[in-house]
Amino acid sequence: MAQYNHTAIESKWRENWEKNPINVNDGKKEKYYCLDMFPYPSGSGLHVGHWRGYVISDVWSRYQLLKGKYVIHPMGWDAFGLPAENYAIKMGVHPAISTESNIKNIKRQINQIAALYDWDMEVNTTDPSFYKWTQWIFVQMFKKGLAYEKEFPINWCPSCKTGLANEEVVNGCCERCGTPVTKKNLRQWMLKITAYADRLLDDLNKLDWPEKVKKMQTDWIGKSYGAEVDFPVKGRDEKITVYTTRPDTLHGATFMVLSPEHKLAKELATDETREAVEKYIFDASMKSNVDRLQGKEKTGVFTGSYAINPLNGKEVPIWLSDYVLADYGTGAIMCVPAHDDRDFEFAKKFGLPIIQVIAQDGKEIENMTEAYTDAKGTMINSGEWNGMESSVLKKEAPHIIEKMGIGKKTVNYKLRDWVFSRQRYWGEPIPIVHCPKCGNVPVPEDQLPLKLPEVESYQPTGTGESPLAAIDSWVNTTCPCCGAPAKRETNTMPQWAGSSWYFLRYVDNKNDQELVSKEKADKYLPVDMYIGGVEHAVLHLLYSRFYTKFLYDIGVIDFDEPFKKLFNQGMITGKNGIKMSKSKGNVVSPDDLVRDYGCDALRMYELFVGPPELDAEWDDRGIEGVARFLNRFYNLVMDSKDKDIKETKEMVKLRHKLVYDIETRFNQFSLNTVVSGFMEYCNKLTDVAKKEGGIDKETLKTFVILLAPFTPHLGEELWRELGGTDSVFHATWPECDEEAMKDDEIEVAVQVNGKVKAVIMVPADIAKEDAIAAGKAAVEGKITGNIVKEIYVPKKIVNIVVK
Ligand code: ANZ
Ligand code: ZN
Repeated sequence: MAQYNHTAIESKWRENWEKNPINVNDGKKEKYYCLDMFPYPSGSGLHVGHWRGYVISDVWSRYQLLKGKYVIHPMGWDAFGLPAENYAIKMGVHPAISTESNIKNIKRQINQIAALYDWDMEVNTTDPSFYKWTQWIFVQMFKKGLAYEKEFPINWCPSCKTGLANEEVVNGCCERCGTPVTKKNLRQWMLKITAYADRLLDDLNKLDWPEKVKKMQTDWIGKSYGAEVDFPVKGRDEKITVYTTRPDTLHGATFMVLSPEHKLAKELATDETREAVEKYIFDASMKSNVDRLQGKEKTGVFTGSYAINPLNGKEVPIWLSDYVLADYGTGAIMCVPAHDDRDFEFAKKFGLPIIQVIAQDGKEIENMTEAYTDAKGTMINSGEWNGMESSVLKKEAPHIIEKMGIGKKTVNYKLRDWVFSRQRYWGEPIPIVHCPKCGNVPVPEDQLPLKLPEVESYQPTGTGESPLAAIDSWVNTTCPCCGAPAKRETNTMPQWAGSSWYFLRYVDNKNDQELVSKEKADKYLPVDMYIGGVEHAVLHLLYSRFYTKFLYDIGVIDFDEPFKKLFNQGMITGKNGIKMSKSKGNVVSPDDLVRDYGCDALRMYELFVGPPELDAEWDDRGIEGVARFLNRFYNLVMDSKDKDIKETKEMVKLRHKLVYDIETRFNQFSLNTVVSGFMEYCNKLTDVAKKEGGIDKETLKTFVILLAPFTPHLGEELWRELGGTDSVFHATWPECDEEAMKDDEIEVAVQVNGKVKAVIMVPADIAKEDAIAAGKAAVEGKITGNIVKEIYVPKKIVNIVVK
């Protein structure tokens, strides 16, 4: 028996591909851009979990290559950010140096995967020739009024000592370190992503993305339709405007709640309530967002003032509570406890009236124990609106309110502008100069990149100033506009700045005149398939859509969505589903597995562990099964290749079925069942080979082509053994002939009075009479009595009923 020596085979073909590249752009082929989410070059390197996404994208890329495309499959480094900076603080190594050595190491590890990466296209977000364009985009946004400065209370991580974007706050905690986030009043640079809210929402329809991710973005943008209604304050000139999505329930508004930050909160207090109100406002300001959001019990305080329900003139008490957010809608709400959970809970706690205005199953509920939040039905207790259907009224109420002059129709979004400045060192400097005369002036484009200066101390100051502020020689400059002494902006950009547009740069990474040339952008962009984890659904995947739309608007590119198709791979976990990490000590390194079983076996096993979109638990032992299969297949080919076996009908049928099954599963992205399919067919062919002395070349070659994207080295080796003179990746992807695949003989059971007496083989398309005749012949002699009925269930059963 031949011996499958993975080490020799793999190193041989790697060398060969190095000399004779297989993915060549001849300018005629159709392009296919298959992109990985580029990694952060951390110091700990790659484990088997990291391999999974890269293997998935490589298998997909090689499949496209075999379909005759020129595949753009680049790789690069998302290298600004806190870990490198924290390492610098701890070890005293400049982040640029540790980043460079990490990149070197990870690149070596990535090369173990044998992916098709085109390293000529490599990008690194911390390279000045790259971040020149990150800064250039910022300047263009500034010129269009989309980058602006604002002082307001932002999310602040006390541990990372920097401001955060809303998207970086998860359940009230810092996305990176898990510390509860507080508020800090700071001068910020903001990007007006809200100006793109509608397009970001509407264009989701164009995308072939997982529904789950589209829903997360939809919810994050959070567009809602409703009305703003003005409630006059009793005894004062002022009005309080509330935002409601349910103006149809206006008759049920029995009280009103303002956020403690509302501008009238203090003023509405009376002599009796002032002390309690001020204490409540102070306490709320000390609470972290987590406490406010997750606080189990509703808290609140009565202001002592009343507002007038503008529809029916009834007085409603005005309360303060921190369940009303300051920065959503108008920061004030009308409360309809009968139909809203939070309002119901609040009303119960503070003994406020509850008036049902929508009948449930045609009835008014006697003792409400919970809010009727489904809120569909006939209006009750609603004056002139009684008897209307709530679903109809919900749509009409905004117009009615507008006509009455008590409010207006509105649309609201949850999406907020993007807090874009960080008070840290290791990021792109924001290219703005503050001039006492001219105001904010962008650094002229011919002076970009504005390079990050060397500093002695990377330590975040915690004061809200970045470490750059301490370098006088850098801070002090002259105004590009009037030449007067001026100061540089010292904040840096967030981690997400470079990754919002890097995919555009790969195809023209050496261009120092343009971000990307029109010609190359038209030819190679956008991305056809994007592969990466789901954790960036409302961060990177939203930001890059925003950047792409902006660059489309200013004419840099001709498309307004970056990623046509998205695939989110599941995570590989350690035992019991625990995330692999150094600190948990459950990291499995690919090195030993590659040495013992080969790169091909590990690639295949990465896919075999489970459906690629789901998390999967790693078990080292599983790779042995895959290695055994590769061995078996290797032997099948090596035993048959010189025997000149003539194809039999059975071989031809198996060959077409194989093509059909593999291709179908491939297109459903069911890569684990593609692998099990290979195993099944290898077994079937091995059985046939035992009968026939071997397998014909055409069938073996077909199998090898299908297998090659998964196990490129073995694929190449066996292709050449079967007589291939050029690379297997230049072969033609096989096509399946559905006719040839059909079973021509089928099994039919013959029953007498419902009991199986025989099984016969008949042509698949046999006529009823012939099937019955064949069935009767098979059970001749087993029949006693008279035949009263003959039944043929096509392709399954002949039943003969006797008496
Ligand atoms: C009356 C009402 C009756 C409401 C009812 C809901 C149900 P979305 O869909 O998220 O936009 N709301 C408005 N501003 C708020 C704020 N700053 N903080 C907390 N809650 C606020 O939800 C809008 C609804 O959330 C609004 O409609 C308002 O309560 C509340 F049966 O008004 B509703
Ligand atoms: Zn100036």
